[in-house]
Amino acid sequence: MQIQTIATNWKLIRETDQSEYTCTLPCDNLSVLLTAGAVPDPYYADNELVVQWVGDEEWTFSTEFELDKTFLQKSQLFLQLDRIDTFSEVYLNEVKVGSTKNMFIRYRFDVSRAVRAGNNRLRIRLASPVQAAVELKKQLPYPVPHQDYPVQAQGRNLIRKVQSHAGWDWGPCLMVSGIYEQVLLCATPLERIEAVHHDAALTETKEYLWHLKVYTEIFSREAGHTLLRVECAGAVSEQQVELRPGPQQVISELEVKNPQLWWPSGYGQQPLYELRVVTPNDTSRQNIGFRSIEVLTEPDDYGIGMVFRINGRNIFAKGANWIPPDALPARHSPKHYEQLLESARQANMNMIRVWGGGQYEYDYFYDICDRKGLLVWQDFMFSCALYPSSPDFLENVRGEAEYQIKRLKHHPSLVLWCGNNEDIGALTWFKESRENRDRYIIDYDRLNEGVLGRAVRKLDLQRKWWSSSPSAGEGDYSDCWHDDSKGDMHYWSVWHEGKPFEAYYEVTPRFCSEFGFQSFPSVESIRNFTPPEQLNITSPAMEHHQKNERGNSIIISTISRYFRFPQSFEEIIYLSRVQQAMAIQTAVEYWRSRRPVCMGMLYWQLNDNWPVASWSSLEYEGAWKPLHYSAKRFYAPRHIALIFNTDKIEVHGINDNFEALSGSLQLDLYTFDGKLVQHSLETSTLPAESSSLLKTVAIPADREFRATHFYYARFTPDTPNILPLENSRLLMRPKECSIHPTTIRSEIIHSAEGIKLRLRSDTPAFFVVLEFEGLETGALHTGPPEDAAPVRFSDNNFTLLPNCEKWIDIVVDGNAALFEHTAETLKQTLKIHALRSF
Ligand code: BMA
Repeated sequence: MQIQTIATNWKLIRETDQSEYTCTLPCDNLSVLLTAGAVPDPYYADNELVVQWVGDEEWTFSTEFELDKTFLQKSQLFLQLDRIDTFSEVYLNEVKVGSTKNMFIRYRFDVSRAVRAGNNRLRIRLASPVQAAVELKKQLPYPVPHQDYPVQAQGRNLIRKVQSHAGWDWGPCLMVSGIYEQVLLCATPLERIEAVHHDAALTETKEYLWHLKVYTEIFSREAGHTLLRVECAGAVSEQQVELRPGPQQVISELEVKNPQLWWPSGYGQQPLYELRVVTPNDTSRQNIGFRSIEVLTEPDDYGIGMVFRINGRNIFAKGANWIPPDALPARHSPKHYEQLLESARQANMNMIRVWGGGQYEYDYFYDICDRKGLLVWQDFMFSCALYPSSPDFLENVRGEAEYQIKRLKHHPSLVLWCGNNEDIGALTWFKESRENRDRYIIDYDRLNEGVLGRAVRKLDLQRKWWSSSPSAGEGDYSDCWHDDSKGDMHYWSVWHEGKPFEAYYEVTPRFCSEFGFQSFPSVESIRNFTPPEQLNITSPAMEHHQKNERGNSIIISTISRYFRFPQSFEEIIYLSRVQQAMAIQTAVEYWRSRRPVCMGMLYWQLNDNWPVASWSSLEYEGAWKPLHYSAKRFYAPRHIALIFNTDKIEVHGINDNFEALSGSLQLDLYTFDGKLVQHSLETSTLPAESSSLLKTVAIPADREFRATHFYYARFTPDTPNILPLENSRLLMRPKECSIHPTTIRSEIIHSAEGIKLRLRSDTPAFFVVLEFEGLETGALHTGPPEDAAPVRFSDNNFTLLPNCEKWIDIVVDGNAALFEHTAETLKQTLKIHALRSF
């Protein structure tokens, strides 16, 4: 296949006044205008409102390119658009060659009638997505409502575009249009490969024979012959194929002997093997992994569990929900995705849920997950809405689902196809669907089981089809926000319903695919979008960067329930972040201690798509919030959890690994002035793949006792190269504890191994949070987040015991400039926060 990338000479034309802007693909219209200085930064203050007109208008991407005449001698000439958003008409030399209406489908248009040797002009005219949705809404025979957020484009559920482009409770409404992967002009003398997908089964366990059934979809314009060769891990299959005009599928079978198994992160390696399909005129290359996957959702004593079993072992899933990492698609890049997913891996996550209000991700997202061992729970892109079931809509979605399944199926990281996000719940959210439930359930079922479920069952024999998140299981439409007994749960009672953190102890989800607590972004990040005179959480700029209607009041009221009231802006920001970590840690530690009843959890949400107050653990610019540092500890494969419930602390030893760990368990009782009043040390073992109660300590009811003491636990493994596990526990809400004033002394040391920080405190210090402020290398950064290189610490948001030295590495990946700062400058910009007692 001859391929020419049409990347240069592009211009974007505004149809209303024919103004022109030069651009390079891939890009979106808003990013082009931003680069040209034609619109203000939509992420600053409330500029989002000022740029709304962009989504209301029509835009044309146009270019001219030269073509060699050898191209024209080929039997097939086609234009390939992998990701075009959304409604367009495509003209080559003023001949219309095709149109698009779904950003989740790859389009290949025959251009043989239009293309010519020498100069060619390609023009792609994009209709307004806002107007397209309004038009479709007018044609509906009855209302099909969706959830509304503060700035909202109407009718987003009627168009096949990233649903959160229309606004969300953490994201701006930016109804961009654009072309998000390179435009390709392709020529082949005969056949082309449309798709390659395969099923793999372990057929014989003595020699570990894997049977690969490879489906190659070929398209030819003419009759003829071709030779199809399929290779993987040394196994080869070759066959002559008789081509007929049009599409056809060829099946090849191979036996691969004894490949190494692919495991999720924390459980083993991620070896990948190339699956190569070659014809004389086209080649497909995919990296595949050998592993079995079962998702067990059988009835048991507690209801219906949800367990991901890989290579015959039950995996405890730990992770977070993923949203598109930028509201401006032009800023998506492999480098940025790599940074975010590496942060997930470093926080000991092994699963990411690609949430249904975003997008089927780029190939590079899944490649990174394959390499890092991050399992992918893949939603289909439907969220928080009812959807139409007109034949047109269903047919459009059928094409989308089949295309995406074939595109993504070879990734070993992909473990589940899920129909949507919260659309079962949505059946109860709107007056229309409450009053006419049957009508909307039928519509739901036509799309969900009728199109999506059917596509999965037809095309992916390996993977489970799960109708929705949350869902209690097939055909069950019950409330998975409050019933923890079946399937996956979204537990939102602490955030949205205002229950205390202890309410996490009232449920044991079988699998919790969403639970979350908001915080503000760092002061550095806030400065990026807020004018200096508005550094106040009720200022217009900061309220605009809070998209959950009650968000700021929930944060503030929770601070007042748990902490002494903050005295400065910085302290509000700090406490909001500490309490977010506390909330999620409470849930995770308890639910992990309930293994095997609970077998997984994904908090809401990993990342942000602009700088905003949200539930994320990573800031838009990539910096780790205190929650992310805590996640690194509470998601570690081995962990000591201190569960304090009413009158006792239970010490749970959690071990996801395949081997038991023996060591000694130390449990110390301290007073806040730093005196050790009780010490115990005993040998102990964390049994493999389980959670076990190691010890229970009764806590006196006496308020005075509880207000003046805390527990510290440490498990020191017998194996010298495994680091000790630590945890600590207050016995009352922090505001009720008489924590002593603390002075933390710090020293920064440059050495050959890197920059280190030494900390020491005279009295116990809690929620010690380190950050650099005002360093250009910090989160302070405007422009694409991939260029930001936030500083990380090897540990953060921890308890510092008195008179113990704590050494921290300052991690500067991709940020060599940090080394150039003297220890003195670093020290001046280092901020050390800890809980205050007055
Ligand atoms: C959920 C998600 C999102 C939303 C979040 C916070 O249930 O699925 O739609 O952003 O809660 O409200």
